[in-house]
Amino acid sequence: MSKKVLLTGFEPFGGEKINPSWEAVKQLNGKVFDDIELSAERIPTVYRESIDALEMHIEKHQPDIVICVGQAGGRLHVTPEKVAINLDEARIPDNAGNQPIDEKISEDGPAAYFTGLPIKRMVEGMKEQGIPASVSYTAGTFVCNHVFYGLMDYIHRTSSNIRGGFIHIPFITEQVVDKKAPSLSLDTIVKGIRIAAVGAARHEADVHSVGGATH
Ligand code: PCA
Repeated sequence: MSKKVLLTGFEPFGGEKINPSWEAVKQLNGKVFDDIELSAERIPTVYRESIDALEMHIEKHQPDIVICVGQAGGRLHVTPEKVAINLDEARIPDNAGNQPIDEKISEDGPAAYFTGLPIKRMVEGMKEQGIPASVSYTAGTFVCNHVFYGLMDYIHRTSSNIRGGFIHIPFITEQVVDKKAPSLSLDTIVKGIRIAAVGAARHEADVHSVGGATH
């Protein structure tokens, strides 16, 4: 049976001219790999509005899988996230000037949701193809965690069969010419997201392999 994967990327934020998450997922828009169809949408880097936009795109595309992608400048790897937490806490304002302090995303929602995607398998798939990848156990408290929590809460509230998750990516090389920060090429990131998305569509169950982080 064919499967539809909806990918989302964000608007640039924090003074950057581009957001590599959108630059990467837009290259995968409309691509088909065997029976897996990928589409991509851009969402605002704004608390609340981002979740409203995501829900609208889910209703339009009716996907089997949703993978939101965001920039995590400073990271070394392509990092599928394990957990979304019920907390908005912004070190910098979002693109509409919102800067929440210690606010819940959902008043009556659980403290956290785990991803519905086989993230260890996605990481192994990427590493086999030469992409630096690892599982992350924190998506932060800015708009990316907010959207990831909103996605998992939507799936939960609507008792949907959609499987959802989030991938953070590093800066791309062009963004770091004037910074001392790690980066990957856009091509490497596109390939990593493609491998992760196709792997998530093909496999529901995760692999049972050693993981975790000591800090
Ligand atoms: N990264 C931010 C929000 C948008 C993005 O691409 C984050 O990690 O929260």
